[in-house]
Amino acid sequence: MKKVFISGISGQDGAYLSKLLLEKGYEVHGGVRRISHPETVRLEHLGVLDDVHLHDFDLAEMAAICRLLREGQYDEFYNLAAQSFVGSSWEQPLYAADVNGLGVARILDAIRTFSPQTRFYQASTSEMFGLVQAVPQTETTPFHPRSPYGVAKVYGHYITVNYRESFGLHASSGILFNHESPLRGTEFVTRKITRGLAKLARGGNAPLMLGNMEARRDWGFAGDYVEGMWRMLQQGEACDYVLATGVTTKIRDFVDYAAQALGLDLTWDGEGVDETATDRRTGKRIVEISEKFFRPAEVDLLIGDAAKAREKLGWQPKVDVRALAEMMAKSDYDALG
Ligand code: NDP
Ligand code: GDR
Repeated sequence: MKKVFISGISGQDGAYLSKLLLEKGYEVHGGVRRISHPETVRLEHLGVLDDVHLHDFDLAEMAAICRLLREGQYDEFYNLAAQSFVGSSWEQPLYAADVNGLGVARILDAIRTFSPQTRFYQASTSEMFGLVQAVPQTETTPFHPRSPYGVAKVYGHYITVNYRESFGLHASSGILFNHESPLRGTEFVTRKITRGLAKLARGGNAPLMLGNMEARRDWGFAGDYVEGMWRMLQQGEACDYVLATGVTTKIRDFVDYAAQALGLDLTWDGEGVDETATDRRTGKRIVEISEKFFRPAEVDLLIGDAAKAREKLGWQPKVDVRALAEMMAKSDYDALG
């Protein structure tokens, strides 16, 4: 039986990856932060909480990471832990650098020293591309990150490449475009939209407050993306891969898809901060814009080309953006019933 460690096991991807690896017969271990109220609701939601082994884990704590690797001798290590909300990274840039950047070096160095046979996956991101230079973005598109989050992730990416090249570690970096699910954190725009619209569809009156409606994202389903992570670590040679759907969608269109799934019929009016959406049938105000949700620097357009993953890993996404919006909207609607 293969033994795996997942950092960030309590997060969206950690929950889906745990389920996948348990189904594949792995012994699954994972790291959770020592906080007053453990956040294991996603693992519980997928029915896997009792089947995984949880360990205290923080990316800031080098000695504990060394002990974990020395004692665990894992076959595979997926580093999914991060300060993952881009918006917060301007408020906590040093924390983002420490956890999302140096944290990766801590794990890699512990693997190199205590468990060099462990295969390593780094959760890199399309946020590393940042300022649009070429589309669609591939493994060779230059990086120009636009947030402290993205800057730290570029370090995490290159230190992974460097430890592979320097010490021969089986270390792969997955450059994943946005992927969502009903288990997505509620501060991210897709889940904020589906939860907000579900409340309005259930009779609520508070309009959904959003920021930049012009940004475009390449959105896939998290369940599909964790399969790609696993496939990367099954290859004879470690490498870097983009995972994406190849379709990009404006925030406004995602709102429309989710609204349609909930029987809301939106009409849009105004521009920029004056833009609004109203339900044609009831006249109820559904969306308003607030400057509060705009970012100091924006990533305007993400669209990925996953040809390499398709060819070498046989990976492809199964859920398109409309089906994703519908899945999330219905889940939020049902949860309010
Ligand atoms: P989540 O925010 O759902 O999960 C992040 C996880 O990291 C949580 O388990 C969190 O623990 C943990 N964590 C945060 N800080 C620390 C720390 N200092 N030490 C240890 N653990 C910590 O993110 P996702 O599941 O969506 O994303 C997984 C990874 O993939 C992240 O690294 C993210 O940056 C990256 N990524 C995500 C994409 C996406 O679209 N979802 C796209 C590309 C990359 P806690 O529960 O205690 O907060
Ligand atoms: P992102 O996701 O920054 O792409 O990072 P998020 O859903 O936060 O933002 C996507 C886009 O929507 C715009 N936006 C809003 N965003 C939020 N959160 N709230 C709003 O009200 C709002 N209105 C408009 C944003 O400006 C942005 O353009 C996610 C995370 O999972 C990262 O960890 C991961 O690396 C990347 O995806 C790929």
